[in-house]
Amino acid sequence: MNKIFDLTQKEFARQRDTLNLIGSENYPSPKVLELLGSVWQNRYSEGYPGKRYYAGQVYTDELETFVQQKALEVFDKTDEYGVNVQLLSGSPANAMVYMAALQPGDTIMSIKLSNGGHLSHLHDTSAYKKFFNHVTYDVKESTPNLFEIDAEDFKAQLSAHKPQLTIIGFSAYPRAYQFAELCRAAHKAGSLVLADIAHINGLVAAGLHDTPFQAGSDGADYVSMTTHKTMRGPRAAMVFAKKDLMDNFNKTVFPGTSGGPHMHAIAAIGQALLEILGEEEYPDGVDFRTYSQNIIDNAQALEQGLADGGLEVISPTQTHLCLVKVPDEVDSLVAQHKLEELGIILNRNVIFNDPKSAWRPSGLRLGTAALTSRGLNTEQARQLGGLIASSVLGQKGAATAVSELTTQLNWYYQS
Ligand code: DSN
Repeated sequence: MNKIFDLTQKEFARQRDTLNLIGSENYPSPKVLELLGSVWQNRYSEGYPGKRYYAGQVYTDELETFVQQKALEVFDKTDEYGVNVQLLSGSPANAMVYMAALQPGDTIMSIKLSNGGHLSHLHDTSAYKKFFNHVTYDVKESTPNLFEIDAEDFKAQLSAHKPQLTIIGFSAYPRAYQFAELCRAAHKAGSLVLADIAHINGLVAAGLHDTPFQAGSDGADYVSMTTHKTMRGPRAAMVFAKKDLMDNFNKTVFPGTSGGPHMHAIAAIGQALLEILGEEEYPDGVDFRTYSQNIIDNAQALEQGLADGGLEVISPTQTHLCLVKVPDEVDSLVAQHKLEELGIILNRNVIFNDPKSAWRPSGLRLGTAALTSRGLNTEQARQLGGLIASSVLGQKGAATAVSELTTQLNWYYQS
């Protein structure tokens, strides 16, 4: 066996034999993985259905049209949006929106990176700052450790800076939130709105989180999403736009910035959409809405276990994500390594108004989408929270319990 296949087998076993709490990861169905390794990957299909540059597109056209229809069926109940399913990943998807919607020198407003935002929403380190200005809105601590979007600050920043594009979307924000009030305020201030629902799109699809797909001024102009987090599909992305913006957006993707779409990813997105719609089953046979509710229930049970074990919860979860603070004397990087040695995989994370650096921040971020795909139940989630807390707080003896819990979970892939 060569080095690459050897490493692949090792990674297969590592994933099977550990507990994955990375908030942005998941385990798609074996059919999604099969399509990612299928003959679709051999194609070049520059263009869009009905207008391609290379021959041999009869089935790619049918596939892409079908996946577009299913995407709109899952997300858009207003009949106001179109969709592009050719985006390669979340950050490039957001960049396409900037290129389509903005002119050099325009201003983008997004939540502070340190308070739950995402790197691709500009911020100090972003290469896109060469082209666009950046301003931020913030969260407010309403009661101790409960941080939520500060709608008043949002409106004040809109009127102070008059951004051309406002981004509503988060990477480390455990609360549910409403889109209409924020969209209306941004539109009133003359701004377009990009809702980045990469983390919560599965919950939105299941009807368990408010939706940015709304009619008129209440809805986002653009909605970007990755397809592999709570949506449980392949590593890829989609961008929806209001119909009058769609043509310009499509041209920005091709020929504006991109070559051939990844047809294997588009096929795999289609499979995930069929599973959401109930036209295909994930191997456990659980329907997508129940699965999504289980994600949220597990996050709340995990959080309870973490709190009972002595860790401080930051903004009690209403989604798939939990944020907890580690005690000041604990190094979160060391805690993350210790948990990995036990077989628990998660990431250290800044918490709201964190005085520490992003490399050694004060918190841990945990997500339950991946383990819920493996059949985790609330009792196991609560137990897992306790095991994590005891490891972070320096207590010994969790190793056997972690390995027993791992063997109780499902694993649907063949090596
Ligand atoms: N890295 C992903 C996350 O963890 O949110 C998004 O890029």
